[in-house]
Amino acid sequence: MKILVTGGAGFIGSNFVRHVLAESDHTVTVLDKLTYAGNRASLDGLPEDRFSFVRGDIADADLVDGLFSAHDAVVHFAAESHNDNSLDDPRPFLETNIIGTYTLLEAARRHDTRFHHISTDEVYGDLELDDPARFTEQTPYNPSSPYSSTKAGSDLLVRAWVRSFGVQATISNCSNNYGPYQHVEKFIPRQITNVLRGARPKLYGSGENVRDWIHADDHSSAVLRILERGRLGETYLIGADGERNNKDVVELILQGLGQPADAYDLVTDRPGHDLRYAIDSSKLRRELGWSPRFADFAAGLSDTIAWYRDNEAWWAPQKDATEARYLEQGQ
Ligand code: NAD
Ligand code: TDX
Repeated sequence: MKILVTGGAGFIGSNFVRHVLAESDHTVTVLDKLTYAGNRASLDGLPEDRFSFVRGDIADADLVDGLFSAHDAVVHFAAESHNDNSLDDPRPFLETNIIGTYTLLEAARRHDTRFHHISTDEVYGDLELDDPARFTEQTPYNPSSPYSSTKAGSDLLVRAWVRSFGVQATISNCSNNYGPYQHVEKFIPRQITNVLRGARPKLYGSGENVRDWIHADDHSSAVLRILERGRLGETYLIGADGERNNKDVVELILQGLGQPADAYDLVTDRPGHDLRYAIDSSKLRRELGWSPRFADFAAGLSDTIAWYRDNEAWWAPQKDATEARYLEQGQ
């Protein structure tokens, strides 16, 4: 297949591109606007005969139309992806996550293109800490933030385009990803790079909020499996049974970098901060035979710490501006 990957210069998109080129015979074109979150260097060194890059906006209908006519399938990662930014200025989230997705769906309809939409478990809202339940494909949508509500809106657009226009689409909702090449605004890279710079990790609120961590490599393998073998019109939840509270994660990072486990600061909580996410991925495992490779979060985190230690040139250009923005927000 010739696959068009939107948002392929971002954290998970670039991981997926590397995965596809290593594990299949498909060719890849990336369409990416290179916002503050996109980094062309995350795609350095890929084979030129199977990979090309186009800088552009997914909301540019003419550009998108030409690209869809030249590809067999589209995997749609491009998004404004950071909750804290969405609380500061929601507009880019509406433009990219809603209008951008709509623009792609219209092109998929015109060209009858296989379309896979990447989404998040945050569309389901949050769970109590002691709730035995986890999210399933049947959980009602209940998003909390401008980010998650625009992701929920984009999922619903995909479902409507499947039902009303017969678009050949699938959707996946994944839990929190970690691994190399993640922007330093996000929780794990922020804390690792803080410690590497001699600053203290910053925990929002009490640090008791729980996230369900999955290595980005496992997200990529699941997406490729769904693209190749998923049933059209279906939604698949992706998760690796990786629930941890934020305090535990910070303690592991401090330990991994040889610091005392309590060398962190508690800072102002995120408004509307979701308490807990937890994914039941049994449909994906049962129907498509997928399983995660990174069963051990502590080992995956340790590799990730080593990557940030060894790749300061990749993250240093964004670090000061990111921390200046957090300082303004009191975080
Ligand atoms: P990211 O912010 O690292 O990357 C987003 C990429 O999209 C960037 O390269 C950016 O330049 C590009 N982009 C943004 N607006 C664009 C536009 N209008 N046109 C073209 N390109 C544009 O995000 P990420 O963490 O890699 O997330 C990728 C996708 O996965 C998103 O859809 C996100 O909602 C979803 N997701 C993320 C996580 C997570 O833990 N990070 C978990 C589940 C789902
Ligand atoms: O400095 C911090 N301190 C802190 O305690 C930051 C940046 C975050 N946090 C907390 C907030 C969350 O409970 O850590 C947790 C993770 O925060 P983020 O990395 O901002 O991720 P989250 O809001 O959970 O959303 C992520 O997972 C789902 C991605 O950013 C989304 O794109 C994805 O949809």
